[in-house]
Amino acid sequence: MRKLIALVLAVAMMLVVAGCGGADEKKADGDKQIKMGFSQIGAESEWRTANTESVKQAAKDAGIDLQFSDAQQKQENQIKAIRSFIAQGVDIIAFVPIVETGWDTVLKEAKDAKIPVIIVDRDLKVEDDSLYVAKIGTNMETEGQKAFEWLNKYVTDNNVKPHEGDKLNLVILEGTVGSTAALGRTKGFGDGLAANADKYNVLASQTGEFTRQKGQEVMESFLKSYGNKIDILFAHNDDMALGAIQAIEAAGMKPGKDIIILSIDGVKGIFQAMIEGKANCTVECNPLQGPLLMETAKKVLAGEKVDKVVYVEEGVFPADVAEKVMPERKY
Ligand code: GYE
Repeated sequence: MRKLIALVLAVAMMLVVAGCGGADEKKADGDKQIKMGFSQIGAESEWRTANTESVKQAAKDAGIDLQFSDAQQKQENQIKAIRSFIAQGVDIIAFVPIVETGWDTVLKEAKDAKIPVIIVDRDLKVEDDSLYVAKIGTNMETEGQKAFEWLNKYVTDNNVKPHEGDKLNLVILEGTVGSTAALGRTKGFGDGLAANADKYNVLASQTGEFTRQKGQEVMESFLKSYGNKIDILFAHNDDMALGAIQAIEAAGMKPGKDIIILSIDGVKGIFQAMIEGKANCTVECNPLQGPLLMETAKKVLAGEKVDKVVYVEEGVFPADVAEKVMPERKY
């Protein structure tokens, strides 16, 4: 009897082992779940939260196992995360470069480990473009240009006059120093300013690190230095504009009226502010990049050719359309 039980057990074990082997073989055939390591920069803005949610949801929908890592605004944490993804042997790595430079070494390590890398949202500069397979994001320089075009048309159409002197005085809240989002928007908007130097004067331009808190603090200091002189605020993102709105109100001025406010992203918070008459325009920057990322990752791993750079489409929303558009906003 005991022998019989032992035999049954042995056969059962063999079946289990064979079963496992079978599953493994199937995995090796390409049916195994894709494992993606994703390094996000943090949670500095409403935009970033939407971007993170989009990536997580799209991974779920695509059946991809997402290893998500939050770098808390530090490039060194991103580099550590990428190294740990390499050590884990993930199938593919995706990340949002917080700044443009400083990635060559770690991306070379990924390449040596034969792990493809996809760049998301912000751009980077590396000596060798083969260090990544694709970039998915938005054109930040175009966003800056669109912001300037809207402003220039608005002040012309409404015959906006400076509070003081003969030029319109601007203050600028810049994004994270060294990030594509700040560099591109500075360039796009700055080209417009340079071509219209007879009309505009930049009083001050300083980073507000893409956060509401810092936007508010820096705007407070701008108001202390320049007070009523400020005609226009351009913020590299909506969150900093929202922080600045609080500072302007606290100083007893009317945001959106005493100071024209324009920013980039198109998050719900700024739509609400526009409906309340406290902001004047937002240029859209689309954070919903998850589905395209997952689709691209699958293609890359299946050996299909993908576009090296894909920019997602974006619009411009002045305050007068805010109420109508708000219900359709997805982030
Ligand atoms: O505009 C800002 C965020 O990189 C485009 O980063 C992104 C920017 C976005 O924190 O809100």
